[in-house]
Amino acid sequence: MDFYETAGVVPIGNQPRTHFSNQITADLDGKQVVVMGWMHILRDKGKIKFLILRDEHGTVQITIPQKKVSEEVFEVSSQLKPETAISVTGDVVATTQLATGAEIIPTKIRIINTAERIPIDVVEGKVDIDLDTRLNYRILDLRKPSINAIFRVQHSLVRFAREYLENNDFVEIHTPKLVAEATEGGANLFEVKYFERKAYLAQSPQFYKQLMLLAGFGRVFEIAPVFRAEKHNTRRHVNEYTSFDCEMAWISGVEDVMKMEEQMLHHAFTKTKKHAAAELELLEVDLVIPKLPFKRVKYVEAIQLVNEAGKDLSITDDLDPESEQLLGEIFPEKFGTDMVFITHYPLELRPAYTMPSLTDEGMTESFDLTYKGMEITTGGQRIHIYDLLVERFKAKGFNPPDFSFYLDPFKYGAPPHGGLGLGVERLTMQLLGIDNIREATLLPRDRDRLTP
Ligand code: AMO
Repeated sequence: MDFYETAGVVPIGNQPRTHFSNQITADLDGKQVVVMGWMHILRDKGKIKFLILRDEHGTVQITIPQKKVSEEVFEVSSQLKPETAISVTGDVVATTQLATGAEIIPTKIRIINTAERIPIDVVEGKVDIDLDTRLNYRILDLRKPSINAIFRVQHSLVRFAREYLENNDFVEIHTPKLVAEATEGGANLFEVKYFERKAYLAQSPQFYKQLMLLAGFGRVFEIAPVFRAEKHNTRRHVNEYTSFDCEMAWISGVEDVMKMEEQMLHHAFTKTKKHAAAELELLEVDLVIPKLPFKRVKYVEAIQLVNEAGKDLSITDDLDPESEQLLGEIFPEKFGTDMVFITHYPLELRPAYTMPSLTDEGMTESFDLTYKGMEITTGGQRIHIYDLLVERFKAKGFNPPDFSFYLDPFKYGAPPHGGLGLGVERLTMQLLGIDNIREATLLPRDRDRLTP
């Protein structure tokens, strides 16, 4: 207690919070409420002050007329600096002056914790600060309602995608992130010292999610961090991202995986539009739910389309970001949608575990899902036949014995299976029309950034 007193603040005391800011409506007229949050804005008009309190659900106006409140309340309100943590007890008064229909006239204002002068603004519409500075102060930056809303939308997308999977017999798994071998090729692997040996940070749960199907789980998913040592800073890459991985057994082909993904996303979009309506409105995003089924286009055709638009790509060239962006313009014009599966990628462009196509020679039973001109998912059918898998590993230049922990279980009746990896930050950025992936990453890790 002494400590609190010397710091000039009081502990919360015995009056618990009764309402969030967005619950203060005209219906509560005359009721006593307790709200808690931060001092967002204080407009001092002399004999009357308007205090805007911000909490996790928005803001509420506390109106402080000198004539109607105690001397102590009026005095405390004068001391409030931006971002001071406060608790306000007061009476709700209905008013037509405010869009929310109600304000609070305080009977008590407690300073729960003081705030130093903040280095960046958290009030909407104030001067824009460059992203790097904002990320340096990310914890404060996230207090800004429109920044906070990005991650509430992200939460909603993940929540309802997970809901879909749980309703469809998928089991959530947790696989190691310290691994012995690369799953997606060696180019962007982080190496770590693992006692006397070398280990790597997982680029993907790829091998383990497949192995869990061989372990008898029919369908699995994992939502977890993965690591990519991307050497260059780009607007679409971070070095640690959240990978939303699914894998399903007993499929009849890659089409089963695409069907699952389109239904999962359709469910997540539809529910997010409803449950995150306030956040979407704040962010001025009109969430268009792509129609089912999503359009499918073969890789060969996608290459043709970008070439017709002036590029000069061959069939074994990867679609570079510029081509993806071009397709982002072409697809809506040609097919009336910005959510398109590109299928049947060439063998050269896909990892060793990808099932070669039986219908399209030299191609694979794989896909990418592109959304508004950016790849958000990679997926496909996997090889479940041991001899073919070993052959493909050799063809890619790997030494099969190094991968025996992965390859050997395929000798014992592996089921046909397939799955996908969806980048949570990419999905969020594309859905919200955000230009830089760092904005859709809670605490981004890039070439230059390891804190906060
Ligand atoms: P891939 O390597 O294509 O496939 O990654 C899958 C998805 O992850 C996202 N992504 C990234 N997001 C942010 N920063 C990065 N550096 C980054 N790299 C990739 C993208 C991409 O579509 N094992 C396969 C998936 C599978 O087949 O199941 C894989 O990891 O959204």
